[in-house]
Amino acid sequence: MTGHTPSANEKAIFTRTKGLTDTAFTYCAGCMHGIVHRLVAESLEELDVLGKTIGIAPVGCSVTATNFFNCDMLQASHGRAAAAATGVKRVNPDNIVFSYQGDGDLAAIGTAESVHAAARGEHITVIFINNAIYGMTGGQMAPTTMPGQITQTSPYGRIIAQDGYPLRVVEMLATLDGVAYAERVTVDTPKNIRTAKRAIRKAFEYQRDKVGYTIIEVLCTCPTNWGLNPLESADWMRENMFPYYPLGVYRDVKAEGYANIVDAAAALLEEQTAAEAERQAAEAAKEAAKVAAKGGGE
Ligand SMILES: Cc1ncc(C[n+]2csc(CCOP(=O)(O)OP(=O)(O)O)c2C)c(N)n1
Ligand code: SF4
Ligand SMILES: [Mg+2]
Repeated sequence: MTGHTPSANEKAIFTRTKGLTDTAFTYCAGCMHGIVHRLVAESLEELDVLGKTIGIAPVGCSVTATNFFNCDMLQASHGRAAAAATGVKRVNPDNIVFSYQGDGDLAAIGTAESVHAAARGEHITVIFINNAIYGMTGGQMAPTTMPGQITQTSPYGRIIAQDGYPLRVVEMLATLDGVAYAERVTVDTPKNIRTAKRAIRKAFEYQRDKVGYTIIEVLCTCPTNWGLNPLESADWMRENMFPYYPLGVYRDVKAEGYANIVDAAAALLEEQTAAEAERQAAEAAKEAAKVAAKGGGE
């Protein structure tokens, strides 16, 4: 590893994580992919799982993630990362497997793979980079593009009546029984970066402990395709994306008191079965009362 080695009277207060290779990032200035890479890499290093981790890179700007993460990496075709991660995890159940996917990759061409991997409760961790645009291909509209947002394919702004509403991915996936942990974070300030780091690390801990499928959505900027400088981009994200995509935890089965998705799903079914029995009993009582009233009037 390159860099300055502290002498006896110097103290290192920050070192590059072993989870990243020495290769310099090729992302644009102000792009948040690099910050998220570091958080993923630091989490894997802290959990001491770098030697048994397999990352799945998507097609998108982070197609180059294979150069940066210091663990085994695999390249999946556009949208197929969750399916590739499923296969890798199923043959190596004790390894840590994550996919790292953009919004075009996960929420457009890869929607089916993503939804079904979550529904099956695959023991993988998905790092979902939502920058509201197709970055790599030059800034086309994505399913997560904001209403009114100008892109190369929505020059008059995203028109809801024509293009539909943006997808709220973690909210949608959090409704599925297979999901153990779903949180939306961002990395625009030191405080938010710390929250994002905690979330990413926790997702890997849940995977290690076989709790269930985990997904962390990270709201990110794409200054290049948004046509803004890095600071303006962060402001634009806070103003436009935060209200539509609220930060926070959408599902955490352990915080809800369950050991894993199996226990959580069983408890939900029990609750729903009891509620249905109550509904049927109330309906039967109503019917009986109706019959009795009819009988009384004759
Ligand atoms: C099957 C297939 N369809 C389309 C493409 C073109 N393509 C490459 S990257 C991309 C979108 C990337 O956007 P996103 O996933 O949001 O990642 P970002 O670059 O924004 O990080 C598309 C459509 C492709 N490579 N393969
Ligand atoms: S095009 Fe956008 S997402 Fe891609 S590296 Fe540049 S800023 Fe990042
Ligand atoms: Mg994108």
